[in-house]
Parts: sequence; structure tokens; C-alpha cells
Amino acid sequence: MPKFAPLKNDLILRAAKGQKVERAPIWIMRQAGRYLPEYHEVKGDRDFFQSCQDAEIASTLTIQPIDRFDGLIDAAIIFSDILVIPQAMGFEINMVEGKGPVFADPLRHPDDLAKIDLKPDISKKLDWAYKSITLTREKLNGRVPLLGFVGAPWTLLVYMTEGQGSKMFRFAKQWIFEYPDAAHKLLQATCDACVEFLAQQVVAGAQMLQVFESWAGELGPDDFNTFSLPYLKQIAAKLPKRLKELGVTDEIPLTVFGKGAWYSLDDLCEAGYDCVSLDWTFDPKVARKIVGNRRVTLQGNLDPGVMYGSDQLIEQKVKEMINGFGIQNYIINFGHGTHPFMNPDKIKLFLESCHKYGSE
Ligand code: 1CP
Repeated sequence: MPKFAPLKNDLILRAAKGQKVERAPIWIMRQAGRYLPEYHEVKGDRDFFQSCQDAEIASTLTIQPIDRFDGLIDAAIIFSDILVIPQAMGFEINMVEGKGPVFADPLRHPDDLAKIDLKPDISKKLDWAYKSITLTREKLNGRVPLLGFVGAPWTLLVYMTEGQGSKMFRFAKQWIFEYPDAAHKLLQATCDACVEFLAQQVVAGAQMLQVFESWAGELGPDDFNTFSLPYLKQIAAKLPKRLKELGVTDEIPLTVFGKGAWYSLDDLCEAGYDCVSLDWTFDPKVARKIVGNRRVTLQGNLDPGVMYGSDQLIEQKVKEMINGFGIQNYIINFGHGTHPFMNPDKIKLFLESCHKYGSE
């Protein structure tokens, strides 16, 4: 187990565990990356996945927003991608400029499962990710906690079957509705890989974890309960056991983000997660009512598009959001990631407004 500097800012860990905070902590989904000029400078024309796999580069990219917004941001998230689990399972994926990830040979029929490795050795195949987490944690020197993450099984099934981002989800839907047994086989294998990858990220130094179910909203409530929720629950149930086996703390806060699945909040509060991340379609007060007195911290949920508004509008929206959620049991975030076109100065103003309205 590597030894790291003590944390100087543990706000997010306290908020996640329901402990009292003097200010609501903040981080932003996709806080590193394409909207930052310094990202382009460092990445240059290097391949995206090569950048993730190079610990020196990935750690530099992870820390860029922490440096730029020094003192305004309360967590770093490791520079990587949800698609590294499919890569470990044997998929070849190219990150195409201006288009996103493209799989060379997506799964189109249950027979295709024979072409991939359903039991990849996650501790060996993704060893670069652990090196990058450990180095980033060393470089952070206790400034803020470091978050690790995975894509949830259903979201990864979408990419593994569609082969890229999708509007219609034709192939993913074909898998769950025409080949449900094979779909469950793939979801279970992916789920096992997710648990192991999360656990190994903690061994390497991750201090909090998020599970991204980015395509949750493509499923109706019934199908969400069949193809997403059981695996999200398994992750939350199996992770602490695996962490114990590995001899590391099982007190690591765990967040789930089911984008677009507004109907699932009540169930997600019972799914074993410390935090539930919300997209911007939620009214904060309504979300609080659904949570009731359950010990769940909410995260979210500003529409990232608000960054295109005036300074005054940004401040007003932040104020309303924080008033709606309250300062305790709350982690401020966007309802989804930054866009590549965003002005970093607007993001800074957002963060400053969060400090202004998010303090006791
Ligand atoms: O600061 C950070 O958040 C950086 C780390 C990070 C994370 C947490 C990246 C870097 N990607 C992710 C997660 C991720 N990747 C998700 C879940 C969050 C979400 O819903 O946005 C998803 C769905 C992906 C898949 C993915 N990777 C896409 C979307 C494709 C689509 O249209 O469906 C894209 C464009 C990528 C590439 C990617 N990942 C990360 C960056 C900075 C980039 C852009 C690469 C580049 O061109 O420079």
C-alpha cells in the first residue's frame, strides 16, 4: 500500500458520509479536458488512450483544473475513460477527433461474445491505471481527494454493442430485447470487472468512487430495474467485501449517476450508495423530498449549458440550486459534463458563486 500525504481538504469525503461541513464541496464532471487550453498544450496530437495510459501525462491533465481553479475545487478525478473496461475485455477502440470513441468490432450477435474476454485479469490489464492513480495522488500531495470511476454495465453494453455513441440505440436494444440471456451474461461479466477495477483503484490510492450510468435514461423504469439496477446494486454490495479482502478501507464513499433516469431516485437511495448524482431535470426540492430522511448525499445538478449565460445568470442559477438542495448532505456539480466549447472563465465564476452561496 503506498503511503500518501495527509489530506488538507476532506470536505467532499465528509459531505459524502453525511458529516457536517462548513461549505458544500464542489467538483465538475469532465473538469479536465477539452475546454482547457492547457489540456490541448499537453495532449498535443497524442492519442487519447495513450494519454490516459501515460501516468505522467494523465496525472498532469488530472491536476490542471486543480491548479487553474486553485482553492475553488474540492476533488480531482483521474484522467481516464469508462471505455477502459471494454479495452481490457479485448475491444479495439479508436478515439476519433470530433466524433468520439469508435469500436473496431462491436458485438452484434450473442456468438460474438466468444471474441471477447469475459473474465479479464483487471489487476494486470489495467495496471497503467493504478500507476497513474498512485502518481497523481503523490503529486496532489493532499490538496484534494482523488476520485476513481467506472462506467456501469448497461452503459458499457451500449458502447460494446453500438460501437460508438448513439441516438437510436438499435443494437443495444436488440441485445436486451432479442437476446436477453446473452445481454445478462455480458452485463454480469462487465459488473464483475467493474467491482474489481473500482477495488484496485482504491488500492492504488483513489479516495472516492463514482459509477457512471450515463445511458440510464434510455431505459424505461421496468427495463432499468431489469438491466441496470441489479448490477448497480451488486457493485455497491460486492465492493466493500472485495476491499476488505484486499486489506484496504471499506469506508470509501461511492456515488452513482444514473443520467436521465428520474424515476429511479427512490430505488437508487436503497441501492447501497453514499451519494446519488442528479442531472438537471430534477428540481432540487423535489429530489430532497424523495430522499426524505434516508442517509444519502445528493450531487449535482446545474445544466452545464448555463455556462453559456451571462455572469449574472450563472450566479442566480447557482444561488437557486444551492437554496434548493441546502448546504449539508450535498456535493455541488453539473448535471453532466463540461462541453469542449466552454469558457474556463465562466467555469471559474461558477466555482466562485458556489463558494459564495454554498458556505454556512
Ligand atoms: O475530468 C474528467 O472528468 C476527465 C475524466 C473522464 C471521465 C470521468 C473522461 C475523459 N471521460 C470520462 C467518463 C466518460 N467517458 C463517460 C461518463 C460520463 C459522461 O456521461 O459524460 C462517457 C459516456 C464516456 C465516453 C466518451 N469518452 C465519450 C462520449 C461518446 C458518446 O458520444 O457517447 C467521449 C467523447 C469520450 C472521450 C473523452 N473522455 C475524456 C475526455 C477528455 C474525452 C475527449 C477526448 C478528446 O477528444 O480529447
